[in-house]
Amino acid sequence: MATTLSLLTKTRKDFPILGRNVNGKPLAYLDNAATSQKPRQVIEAISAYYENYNANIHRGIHRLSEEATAAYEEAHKKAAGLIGAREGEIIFTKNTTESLNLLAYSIGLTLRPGDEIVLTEAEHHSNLVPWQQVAKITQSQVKFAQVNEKGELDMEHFQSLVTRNTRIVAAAHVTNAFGAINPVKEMAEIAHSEGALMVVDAAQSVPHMPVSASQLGCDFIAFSSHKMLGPTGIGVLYGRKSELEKMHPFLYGGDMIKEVSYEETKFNELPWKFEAGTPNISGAIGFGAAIDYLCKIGLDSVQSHEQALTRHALKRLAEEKDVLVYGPEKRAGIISFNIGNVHPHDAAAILDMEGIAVRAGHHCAMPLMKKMGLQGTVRASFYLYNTKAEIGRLAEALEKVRKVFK
Ligand code: C6P
Repeated sequence: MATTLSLLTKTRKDFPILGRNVNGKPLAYLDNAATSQKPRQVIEAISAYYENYNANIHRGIHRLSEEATAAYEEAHKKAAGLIGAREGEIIFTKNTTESLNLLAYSIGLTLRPGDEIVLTEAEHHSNLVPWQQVAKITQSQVKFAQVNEKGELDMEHFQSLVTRNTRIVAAAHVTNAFGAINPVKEMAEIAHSEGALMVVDAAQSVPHMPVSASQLGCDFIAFSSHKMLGPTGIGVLYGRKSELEKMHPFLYGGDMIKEVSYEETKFNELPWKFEAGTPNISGAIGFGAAIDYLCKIGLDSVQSHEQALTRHALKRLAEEKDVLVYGPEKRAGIISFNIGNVHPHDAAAILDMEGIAVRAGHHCAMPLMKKMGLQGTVRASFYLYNTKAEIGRLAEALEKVRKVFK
């Protein structure tokens, strides 16, 4: 494990921002579940596009447009390679939220009264609100599979909710508030046995572990570039080709068409049918560079590095007085906790004074926090460039938090 740790912490030199100070202290960036930092390779790929071949795609018959088109399409291939998808199965969106909304608008609006959508109680608002609103419009019903006090899904309850009425099951692969890992492969099998579609919100898994669309066996996977070393404003919706072919576009306009008359429109082939208008070209190119970077390191190495850090952090936090850690034993690199009765925002503000960036609050999972009886938590989340020394600094700073509020 020491080898993995040293291999990955060596990557720190690629991240210019990690060299800065915050409040006079070296930055310890432990807010990776919110967004990750970007390596020089990604920043340079974006600059290279604007400096050398900035042009619109799929339109111009000129050299710059051809180069931009090739790079944009190559980014789709890289994203497909990352999760073992086929050509045409990768749609670029703005982010995970837009990917899930695309599904809600396209498939969700075909639901009828009596149809059911099954979610879990631990969903991020992005995988809850779109379905809740679609259910209101279509008079279908949303059901929530229970999680226990550690944030782990109750599979028996989940199974009891999935019936012949279920049309869609949607769940996070890794939950962002507590880091629980859902058995999405088994969930997909249960969904399919009742004829329902399986949607996986992989915003917190694809950046941190090997994910294979075929091994998960689900129909749709959503994730964001900005959480995996890439730029903001670009995300992915993977869809099983046979399902995407049946679906209606979500946005209409340029580039998503094959032929238009005043009366009729023939839609473009996959994936362009779902990518209306000028897309985020520089974002896609930067995202492609981020995927190259992650693949060179290997997502299995990223995962074992984060697991080592998480084990270390859990042990270290257990030694701290008054620190209550939430979430299951088996978890991703996300640790939610509170310090006595200190408000999470106050704790995060003191950590910031020490140069430590964490997230505090409800983590866009308000119903889950309410169910757990929490006003919020402090959340530390790790990535490939984090070190044990940063975890040591977090633990020491928590001691200060405790003393300030004693
Ligand atoms: N969670 C967090 O701090 P976007 O914002 O569209 O890229 O991702 C939305 C999203 C969807 N699902 C899960 C499981 C997520 O964690 C997130 C983003 C961030 O936890 C920002 S709220």
